[in-house]
Amino acid sequence: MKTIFSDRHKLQSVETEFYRGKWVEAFEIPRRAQLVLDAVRRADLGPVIGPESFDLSPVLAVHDPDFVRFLENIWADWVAEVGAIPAYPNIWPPRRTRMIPTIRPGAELGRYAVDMSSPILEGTWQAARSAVDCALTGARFINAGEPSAFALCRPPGHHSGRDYFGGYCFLNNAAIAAQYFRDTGARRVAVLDVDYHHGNGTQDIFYDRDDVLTVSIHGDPVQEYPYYIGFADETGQAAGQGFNLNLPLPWGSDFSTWGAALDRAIDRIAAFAPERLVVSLGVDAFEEDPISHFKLTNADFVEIGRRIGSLKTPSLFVMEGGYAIEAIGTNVVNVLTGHLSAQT
Ligand code: FKS
Ligand code: ZN
Repeated sequence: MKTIFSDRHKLQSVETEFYRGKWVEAFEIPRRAQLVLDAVRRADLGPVIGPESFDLSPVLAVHDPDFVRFLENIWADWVAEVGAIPAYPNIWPPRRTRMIPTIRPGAELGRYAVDMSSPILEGTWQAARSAVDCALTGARFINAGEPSAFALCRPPGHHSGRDYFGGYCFLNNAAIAAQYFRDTGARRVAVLDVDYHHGNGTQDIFYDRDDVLTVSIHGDPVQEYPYYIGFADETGQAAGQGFNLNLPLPWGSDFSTWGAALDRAIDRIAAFAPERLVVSLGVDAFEEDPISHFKLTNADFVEIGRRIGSLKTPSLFVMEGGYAIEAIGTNVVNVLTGHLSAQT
């Protein structure tokens, strides 16, 4: 299996994040990607390849043009007004606000950000673009006949919606790849999100569509980020009714529960019969993850890969979360080798 990786992920790098009223050591750090890369190399998973450069059209097929323009320009606007320090929102539009155009960088930040976990830095746009390029390059390999590929994306993407960013995410790498599959001939595409957190951005992007099935297994939003979305009764709307499946699970869930949810997810995906599968691969459901509350073991991740492989659908794995630094590489490689073992 090929891994697609870009060094430019390092351009998104912060030491601290704002958590429960305090600045604490950041969880989403460049070392995460490096450790996954090291583990991929050690496991001899296959070649590691740099991404091709894509133009903005696959991004604009998923995200609002105003939002994309904002991400591209906000750093320069912020520096001109505030200086070269990380750009954080500190105001948000209240409900029933007329979303008239904004000019000042602070107003723009609050307009598009959903939280404070994703500061805009000098290299944010480049880093986010490089992650998209990794996902799209992986999609190309799949289109060329590979049964699977691993886009080692960073920053992650699944919390980024049509016109919003947050949760460490800027552009929705998995959704952009799924749409790219549609635009290059796949009639039906499924996105399976196994990250501990609900893939709210991906759900948002495809919510009214029946050509992209979105399925997410995650911490119950009653207890867990992103709190306001990710409930089981969100099943899609208009043509998309029945094409979004949320499988929220309570804190403390282990593989007896999680694996049963995975089986439901896989049954739904099999019934949909997609021509391509995108897996939002976070490994923060791991028992030792510092910000999560599921109880999956190293070995469970092998089984996850194996069961996904039973679908026999060309599959693009897109890196999302996972914060147990010492285990992130093992857990990711376990999913991928589990998947490979089911390919034969
Ligand atoms: C912990 C508080 C929660 C936001 C959590 C974001 C989770 C991000 C993720 C992604 F895959 F996007 F990276 N803060 N400090 O794991 O879902
Ligand atoms: Zn997560």
